[in-house]
Formats: sequence, C-alpha cells, structure tokens
Amino acid sequence: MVIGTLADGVTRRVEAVGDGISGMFFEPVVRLGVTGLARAGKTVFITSLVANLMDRARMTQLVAQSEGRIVTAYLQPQPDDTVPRFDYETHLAALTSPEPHWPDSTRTVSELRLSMKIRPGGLLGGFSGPRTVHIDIVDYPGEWLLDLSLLDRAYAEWSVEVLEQARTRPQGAAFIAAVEEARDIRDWSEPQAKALAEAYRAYLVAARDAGHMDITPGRFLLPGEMEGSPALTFAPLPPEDAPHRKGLWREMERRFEAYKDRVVQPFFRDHFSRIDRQVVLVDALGAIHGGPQKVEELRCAMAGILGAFRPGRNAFLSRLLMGKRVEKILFAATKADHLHHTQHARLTAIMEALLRDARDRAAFAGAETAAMSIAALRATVEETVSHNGQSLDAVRGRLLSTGKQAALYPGDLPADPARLLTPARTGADSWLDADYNIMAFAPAPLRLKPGEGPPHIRLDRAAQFLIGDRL
Ligand SMILES: Nc1nc2c(ncn2[C@@H]2O[C@H](COP(=O)(O)OP(=O)(O)OP(=O)(O)O)[C@@H](O)[C@H]2O)c(=O)[nH]1
Ligand SMILES: [Mg+2]
Repeated sequence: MVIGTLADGVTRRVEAVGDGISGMFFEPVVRLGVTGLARAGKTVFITSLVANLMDRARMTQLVAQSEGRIVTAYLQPQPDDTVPRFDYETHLAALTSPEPHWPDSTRTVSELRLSMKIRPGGLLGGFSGPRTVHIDIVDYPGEWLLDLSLLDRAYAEWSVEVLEQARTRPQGAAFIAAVEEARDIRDWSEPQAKALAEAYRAYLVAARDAGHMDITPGRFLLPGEMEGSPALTFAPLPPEDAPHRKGLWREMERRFEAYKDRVVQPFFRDHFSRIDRQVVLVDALGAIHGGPQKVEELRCAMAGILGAFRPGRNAFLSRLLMGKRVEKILFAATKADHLHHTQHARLTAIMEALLRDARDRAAFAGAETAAMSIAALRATVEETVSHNGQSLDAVRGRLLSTGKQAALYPGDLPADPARLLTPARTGADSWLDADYNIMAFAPAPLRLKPGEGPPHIRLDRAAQFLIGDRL
C-alpha cells in the first residue's frame, strides 16, 4: 500500500518535472494557415479538423493516430492576445445541433490553439514520455493574400487594370458611370469620395456574388474594424495628365498608398510571416459549375495566392521573412461530397493540373505543394440512380433551400483535365460537350459514437500532409 502510494507520487513528480522542463525548454509550435476565397469552406474545415483531432476515430490516415501515438488533444488559450479567437464552439454547435446548419460567414482573421500530447515513435518511444506539440490554426481570407500584388503597383497602374475589368462586366455599369462623373474633380468633398468608394464596393460585392475571384482591394469586402476609415474609402480613377495637387485623383492616390501601408503590410507582418504550413481551400466544383471563365479566374487566383508564398516575391516580403518560408502548401478542392467517390480522382487530377499551372505562372519553387479533393463535413450519401435506362453514380442529401431530400448527379468530370482547362484558357463561353450541376446541401443530422468526430472525406490525409511529420 505504502509502496504503491509512494511510487505513484514519484511518477507524478517526474511527470510534473517533465512538463516543467518541456515547458521551459521546447514545446514545438506549428502555425497552420487556413485560407481560401470567400465561401471556400475555411470555417467548416477548421471546425471539423479540430473536432476530428480531438475525437480521432475517423483519422486513420493520420500516421501518428494509426500508430497509436496521440495520447490526447485539447484546446488551449492562444498565444496572441490581440487576435480574435476562432469561435470553435459556436461553429461546432451549428454543425452538430439536432437541426444542423452551416456556420455564419466570417469577416476577419481568427486563431485557435490545439495542443496535442504525442508519444514519440521509433526507438525513443519506449524511453521518453509524451511531448506536447501546439498547433496554432490561423483562419484568414484569401482575398487578403491577393492584396500583395498591390504593393508592387502604383495607383494609376492599378486603376487602369481594374477599370478595364469593370467595364467588361454588367455588375460594373453603375460604378463606371460614377467614375465618369468624378473625372477631373478639383473641389471635392468627403461625401463625394465616400459615394465613389461605396459605388466601387457595391460593384465588388456584386462581382463576388457572381462568382468573380479577382477582387482588389480584398479588405473592401471584409472591412473589419477599419470600416469607414479613409484607408478603406477610395476607388480607382482613370489616370489624369496633370492631376491637381488638391484634386480628387491625388487624394484617392494618397488613400491607396495608405491602404498598402496601414492595411496590407500589417497583415503580412503580423500574420502571414509567421505561418509554417498552409492549406488553401478552393471551391473547384463551384468554379466548374460556373463555366470556363470562372475556371480561368480560379486558375489566376491560385497563381496569385501561390505567388504570395514565393521566396523573394518582393522587397517588402523578403525583408520581413528573412529567409523563413512556408514549408508545405496544400491546395484542397473542398465539398467533394457533391461527387460520387468514383469521380474523386478526376477532381484531384483537375486540381493537380491547376496547381501545376499556378506553379508555372508564379515561377514558384521552394515549399512542398500538393493537391487533393476533400470534404471537411460530409453532407451526402452515395446512391446509384437510374435515368433513361442508364445507371448514374449520384449523391443524396437534404437540400438547403427546401429541406427535402434530393439526389444529385453533378455530371461527368473529364478524365483529362485539359478538357476543362483548355476552353478556360482560350476564353470559351461555355463547356462544349458537358454540363455540370451543383446543389446546396444542408449538413446532415449526426449521430456520433464516442470517440468519433464529424464525417469527412480525406480530412485525415490533408492533416497528414500538413502536420503529420511534426507529430
Ligand atoms: N457539402 C459540403 N458543403 C460545404 C462543406 N464545407 C463548406 N461547405 C459549404 O460552403 C459554405 C461556406 O463554408 P464556410 O466554411 O463558411 O466557408 P468560409 O470560407 O469560412 O466562408 P467565409 O467565412 O464567408 O469566407 C457552407 O455554408 C456550406 O454551404 C463540405 O465539406 N461539404
Ligand atoms: Mg469563414
């Protein structure tokens, strides 16, 4: 009895010392950035990833888990006191309530620390106790990354480019009219500047809602706490030959520069520069459904995003990073539960082709990159339906719009990605020989057994690529 208690006490003391030592000396931290354009699935991804890392029955492709080395995983206060916490509990409650619904759209950067106790593998395994690895997950909008391209550009140059684009789009008509009126204004007033910025923002919102991805400045859609400040109250104006020193053009130029200094640079300094691993979520199915032009925009957006991670991309970033670089970048097509699994390999091949192209365009070298198709939260079941005497591999789920069950056959993705990427590159208006459908499904009610996280598709593979080597 006495010996038992004594021994118990001794091991606990040793444990406490061990904790103290690792706390004092070295607890590795992996900073995992999660990004993607609006509605790509960032919030659902983080929520399901964290839930599945805490309850790991569905994470068999995570090697540390299959080797039985993950002792426990738990949430901890994050290290950064001024960054909003990722609201994990609220998002999980939305997804797992008796009447599950998708989480609300998020507007800003947020962060969550998940700590894992890991038993070392290999020879050391038997000798040392578990060590702690902290995973700091940072959720930020992909639009903010695309702002990096503004740093190398002057106001006049940027204006010409975005005005040209706006002129070709129906959503831009009202804004272009406002620009014509604002030409050469010398005695401008703040309400005029504001009205013009508002018109520009309205155009960006409409363009985004129509599925366009080339939207700058990114913060105009997600203004956060700087809403209404001059750095967020500007708009492109056509170049003027001799802009008046106090005219509207000069003022807009000044605000554009302020945006770069006060909004873009701080984001890269405070968040981006500290990321070790990155996942970029991509709604590839949505783009394919949207047609060749959306796929082309997706391709440009992927190159733009990847370009932000290219070492030596611009002087400001090089100074900031001082040789540090992101080690792994995963491009994941989300919402793969819209497809029967027999088509998943094709979606992955399309993602791989897009990634190859993005690497070429961005002249990217360095980090290890990979492409996958995943679903962070599986909302469908597979089903084979017969249609005109043909049997089709479909998926079934509850429709978001009506709440009714429906089967979806999204169309047959081509085995050769070039069948999509070539028409996209050459500016085709529609897919020639195919039609792709999509439906918005609501999350399915879940009945989870103890130890199980929410159902997913290949979230464990994604986790293995991103953090597996550090566990
Ligand atoms: N079927 C299915 N739909 C998904 C999945 N993940 C996301 N979605 C859908 O995509 C929508 C957007 O997901 P979010 O996680 O909120 O996306 P987000 O990137 O955080 O969006 P913002 O915060 O608005 O930028 C959801 O409301 C769902 O409709 C998934 O794994 N399966
Ligand atoms: Mg979100």
